[in-house]
Amino acid sequence: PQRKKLVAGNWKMHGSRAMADKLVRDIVEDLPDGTDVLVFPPDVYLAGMVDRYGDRGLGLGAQNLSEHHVQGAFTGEISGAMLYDVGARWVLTGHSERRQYQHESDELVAKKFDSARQAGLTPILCVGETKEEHEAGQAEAVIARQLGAVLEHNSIEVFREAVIAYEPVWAIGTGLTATPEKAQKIHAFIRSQLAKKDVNISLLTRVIYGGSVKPANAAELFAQPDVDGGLIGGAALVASDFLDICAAAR
Ligand code: G2H
Repeated sequence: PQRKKLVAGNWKMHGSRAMADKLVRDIVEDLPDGTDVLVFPPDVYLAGMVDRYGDRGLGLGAQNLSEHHVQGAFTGEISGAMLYDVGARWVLTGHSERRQYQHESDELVAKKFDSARQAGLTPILCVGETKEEHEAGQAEAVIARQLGAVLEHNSIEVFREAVIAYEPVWAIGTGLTATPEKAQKIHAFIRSQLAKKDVNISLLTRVIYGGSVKPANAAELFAQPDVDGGLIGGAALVASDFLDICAAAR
């Protein structure tokens, strides 16, 4: 099947109200046809962006959500339902920075993945190995474990909609990128893990690549048969770079 390419900009903890507004305005003016383009700004800017640009064909999402799906005494937390309420339709789960700095375990990530779906948000499940794991030849074992945590309590059906992002942690924000061949190998591995449960769904699930994607390397990465787009960090903060990457997904 033809999988529609998807390019997502993860702004991380960057920006200001003025910067966010200008960046999104520039992006919606030049959105490519035939590619899903998503932006993940800091939560505090989300509602305003939906109100101003929500009808322009750009998908908006959050970088994180609470694992609790019912409201309650959870100071500082934001639920999937709240994100949905302000117009977000997507959410990142298990980004390596949250696994690393917020100590999110595979089990917590799986809970957040479930909460996202219950709220009507489409989760992007981020997986990937660290530098040490990479050097020890454990990439596939780590990724199988991260996927397994979600599949342990869920039917493979969840991956009809959900997206998987492969982010080798050693390539994030470092300027190092997995070669297109290395990325392809791991993406094919991820698809093979899904295929063990259901071949048809494995062919539908979009698996995107993240880690120092730039205009100069995007086309070659996206040309790989199992690379269905990208999760873009640093380069998503410059409208012209982000749009060049989106154009490379055609
Ligand atoms: C990986 C990626 C986007 P960058 O974290 O999530 O960031 O493109 O800056 O490596």
